[in-house]
Amino acid sequence: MTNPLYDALFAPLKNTARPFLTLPDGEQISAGAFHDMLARHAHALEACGLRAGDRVAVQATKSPQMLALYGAAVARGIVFLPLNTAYTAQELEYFVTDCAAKLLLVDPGQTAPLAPLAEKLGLRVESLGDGGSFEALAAGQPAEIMPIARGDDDLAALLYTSGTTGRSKGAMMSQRNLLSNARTLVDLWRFTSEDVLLHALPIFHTHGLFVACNVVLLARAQMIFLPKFDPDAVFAHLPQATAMMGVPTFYTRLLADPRLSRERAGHMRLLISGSAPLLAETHRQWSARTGHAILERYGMTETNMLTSNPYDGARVPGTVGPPLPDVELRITDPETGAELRQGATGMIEVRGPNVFQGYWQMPDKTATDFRADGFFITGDLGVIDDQGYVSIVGRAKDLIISGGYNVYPKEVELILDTLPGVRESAVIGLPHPDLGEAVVAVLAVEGDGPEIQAIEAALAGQLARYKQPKAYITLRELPRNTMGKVQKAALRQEHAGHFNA
Ligand code: MLC
Ligand code: AMP
Repeated sequence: MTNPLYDALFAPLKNTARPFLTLPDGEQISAGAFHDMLARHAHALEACGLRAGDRVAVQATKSPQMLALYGAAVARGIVFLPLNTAYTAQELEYFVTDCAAKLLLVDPGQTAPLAPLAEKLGLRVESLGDGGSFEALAAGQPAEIMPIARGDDDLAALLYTSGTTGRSKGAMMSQRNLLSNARTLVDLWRFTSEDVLLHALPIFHTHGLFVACNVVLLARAQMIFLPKFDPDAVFAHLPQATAMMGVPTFYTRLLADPRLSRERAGHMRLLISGSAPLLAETHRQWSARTGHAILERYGMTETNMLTSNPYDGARVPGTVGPPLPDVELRITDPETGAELRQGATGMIEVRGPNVFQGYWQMPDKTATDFRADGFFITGDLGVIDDQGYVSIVGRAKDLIISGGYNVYPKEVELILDTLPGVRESAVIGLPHPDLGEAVVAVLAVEGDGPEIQAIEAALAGQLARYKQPKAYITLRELPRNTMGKVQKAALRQEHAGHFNA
């Protein structure tokens, strides 16, 4: 009986004394102890009535228990659905309703406010992590586990991504999608059991969970598992680490810190950046300060990783490198879908074992995002140079990436447009020294316009904090082209220097 993802990532942890996780206070969890935790969590999932194919949603603080729950779900064929801790109750309700989750795990102390939702949806809510009700249930379970048989195409996880319509979609990830990508990355990035990854990313998104944790698990390596990105903790643990993965904001924040030096970072084997564009200038400054060329790669929730600068060979600033060995990547005319010649700019389309199975219960949306020959239309605009390196030059999708988190303007505009005093809104991303891009709302208002504080208060209950605008610009009218379409490009250009002061 096989369960490919469990067998490759988690089974090797069993009964081994090697260290696996190091926590901020220096406490170590061995691979064997972690596997025991995984097994107990798997039995607790069963005890809550979950069976293969059911969905377990998790909105909880990053912890070893949450990672063990991921492994437990994989072992039992239960679909793992991690959620950003920044999501509001309203956003959370959408996700658990949409996928008909059977169990929701939250932090201790968070279960009571969710009782009405649990009642309404027939959803069981338990708490995860130290002192949690789910841990109490797990503690009494055996540390032995019988993984259930799974095939390559069986679902392992569901990750929600927002969309241009404002409605989030659940990207269905199969066992093969996750395992094929992890294998490719371990190989390409040369991860081995000697590696210690400094892990400061959240584990509710592709980058921190599937790229970072799956690679470490497959390579039988170790992680320093930090609750969040904090430069003090990063500098404290850097001497023990061989590798780090981060969003560009990690690298710009570390650069801004006088502690960053060749002595502190020079021993690192590999520093990887992704999820948002790394400025060529940041790349160059890192090289000058530490002697390290950051390795930039490109991916998406729907596809896992797609391209990577090489381990050996030139890591070219401003590019995301060639496609991964098992990924087919082509550039097409965004209108017709016709493939363009090398050197032309167009839509990035991809195909490979890493590309997802479609959007949860959205067959029409899935159909429009794939070509007939199976290529997925990423919505990113790119170009391939004569060395085969891909550069991302823009986005055909109206999307802002702030500190590595995606914000779809439509979702914010739909709420802004309902507020008193706002005639209409255009939400744009403007260059920001810390976040790369920051969310800005341009409002067409009447008279003196509404109080910005009232707008902020109205958004607070409805949207995750990182989606809320960092600045507001009020105008009489939004600029439109002759077709009547709001000219966001003109707004972005006019206000490009907003955060420079
Ligand atoms: C936090 N805030 C943000 C924000 N993160 N606002 C906009 N964008 C963000 N990314 C808010 C906080 O709520 C807070 O609000 C204020 O901004 C300042 O917070 P902070 O203390 O400076 O933020 P911090 O906790 O340090 O977080 C910043 C960060 C974090 C960059 C470390 O956002 C982060 O870890 N980002 C990683 C995202 C990620 O993992 N992406 C991968 C997606 S997968 P206030 O005003 O209340 O104080 C993917 C595929 C791929 O894209 O290719 O990898
Ligand atoms: P997400 O939906 O959160 O997975 O975000 C995926 C998007 O992040 C991609 O479609 C790209 O637009 C962007 N992205 C990821 N990595 C990079 C990168 N290295 N450079 C530029 N954009 C990136």
